[in-house]
Amino acid sequence: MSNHLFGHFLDRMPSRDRVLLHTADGPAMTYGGMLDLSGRIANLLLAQGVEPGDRVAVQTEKTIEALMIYLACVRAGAVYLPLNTAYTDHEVSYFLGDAEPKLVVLDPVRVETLASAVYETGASLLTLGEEGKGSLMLGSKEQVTQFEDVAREPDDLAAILYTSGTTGRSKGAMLTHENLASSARVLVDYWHFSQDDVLIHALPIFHTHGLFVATNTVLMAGASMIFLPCFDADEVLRMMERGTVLMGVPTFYTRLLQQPDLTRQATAGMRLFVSGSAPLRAETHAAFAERTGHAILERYGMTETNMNTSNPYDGPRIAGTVGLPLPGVELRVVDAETGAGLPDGQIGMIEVRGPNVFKGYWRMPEKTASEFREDGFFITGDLGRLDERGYLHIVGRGKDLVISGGYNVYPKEIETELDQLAWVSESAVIGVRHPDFGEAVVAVVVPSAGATPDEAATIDALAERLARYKLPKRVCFVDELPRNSMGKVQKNVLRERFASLLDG
Ligand code: MCA
Ligand code: AMP
Repeated sequence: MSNHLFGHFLDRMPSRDRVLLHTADGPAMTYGGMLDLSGRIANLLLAQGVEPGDRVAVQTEKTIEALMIYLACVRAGAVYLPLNTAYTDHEVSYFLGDAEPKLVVLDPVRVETLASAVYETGASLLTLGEEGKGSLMLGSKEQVTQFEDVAREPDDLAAILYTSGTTGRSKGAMLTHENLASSARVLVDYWHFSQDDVLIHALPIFHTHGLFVATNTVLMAGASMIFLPCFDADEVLRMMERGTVLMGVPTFYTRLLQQPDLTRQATAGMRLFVSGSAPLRAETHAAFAERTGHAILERYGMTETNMNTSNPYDGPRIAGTVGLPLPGVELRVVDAETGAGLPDGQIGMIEVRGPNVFKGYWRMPEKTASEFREDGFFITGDLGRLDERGYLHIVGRGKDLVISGGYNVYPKEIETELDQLAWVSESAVIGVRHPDFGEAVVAVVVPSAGATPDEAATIDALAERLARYKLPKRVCFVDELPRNSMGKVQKNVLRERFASLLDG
């Protein structure tokens, strides 16, 4: 038996001397180098007592070494658990307590405040900082490069990615080797990836988009990538001279459009621009096509399901739609209450089934059961309709969720924190149109009796506990929240009232 996911990569791997990773300055790591370093780190994991199925939690900056930890985990049969670098100590402590990792890798700057939370879970701790500083790389230098990949079945776990929930408590989505392998296999084909491709990689590597959609597709194709630490429109535009594909969230494209140098000539060597994680406005699609001659290819996915649909590579890429179900993915639109199928054109709940769909939420069997239908379809929480060509239009969300610059923020989580503040009587958190992030978080707060409303103090208080991208861009104080006859807060009324608050 082989290691299911890594075996796929090995089967398609070009020669050892082919470059896998470039930085902005030039070639940085070959496929052989990747095998050697991920082999050393995999040996170190074993030396640290990591056994197949053990979780390895990682919160570090985006570096080549950090990416190698992911591959080392796959090879060692461990379950990789990446954490957004923006998460506060409070948030990280929850994930560690819930996932009970065997090993935690942290940026050295986080050790002072997080070490006790790590040791409380009984995990060991390694560090990885800038330029490979820290105990992870010191330890891996003492290991050999040879590593016999641990056998893993298609159904074994490869990763757990936390996603927040409408109840406010984050859930760990369990992704198997085959979930990741099947999705990458399909995307290589569907998006025509080859060994000649050079992906401009400017996404973070702690979420599905940057980690799996981008990296696994490159590895599955034997292609290469220019690995940038973060998105910088200037730098990404410069890299288009050397790249062939860009994957990004809509904010990447609105920011690129602000670059006067974004022209047909500047993008002439590029063959594909992919957008996902949040809705791409039809105006952005049109403006990009006008300036560059490229039709951005929009696709739709979720942490729980990897990629579900995509506009075609060869056929029409229709703005405002997320395209057709990917090969192997079954998709239907149903009545959200009854689960009964709806005719094309009608709006309903989007449900999916296929090898891409996750195994369930970590240690939450009831939650898992409630999000699947009896016939195995996963209830996405997204509302949509299929048109006469079979293209899916996402028209809204059945879940209370804000997507800001491609990051998901669940209002419930922010409201829970707000409601604990002494000067807050009650709160409602909504998403409001934002010129840069598409949508951004706004809090509407009823102050406690006698309290003096203070916007800055409210945001500062939340900042101690919540990642900065989740913080409300504005806090609006009101006398009361609008409610319907059942007493439920009417967020649609608030969304309308504050619709232009962030237009700038
Ligand atoms: C940064 N800030 C944000 C966001 N990003 N606020 C709201 N929403 C955001 N997305 C805040 C920072 O906290 C900071 O505030 C200020 O904005 C500037 O921060 P900076 O770091 O300079 O921002 P940036 O580097 O320009 O980042 C913007 C970004 C980034 C490039 C759009 O957010 C990004 O890389 N987003 C991609 C997210 C992603 O990968 N999503 C995929 C999820 P302050 O000054 O107060 O600190 S996977 C997924 O959704 C599914 C599976 C799918 O379909 O792909
Ligand atoms: P996440 O929990 O980060 O995996 O986010 C998944 C959610 O992002 C989906 O359920 C959708 O609501 C949203 N999403 C992803 N891609 C798109 C897209 N192309 N258009 C609209 N929404 C999207």
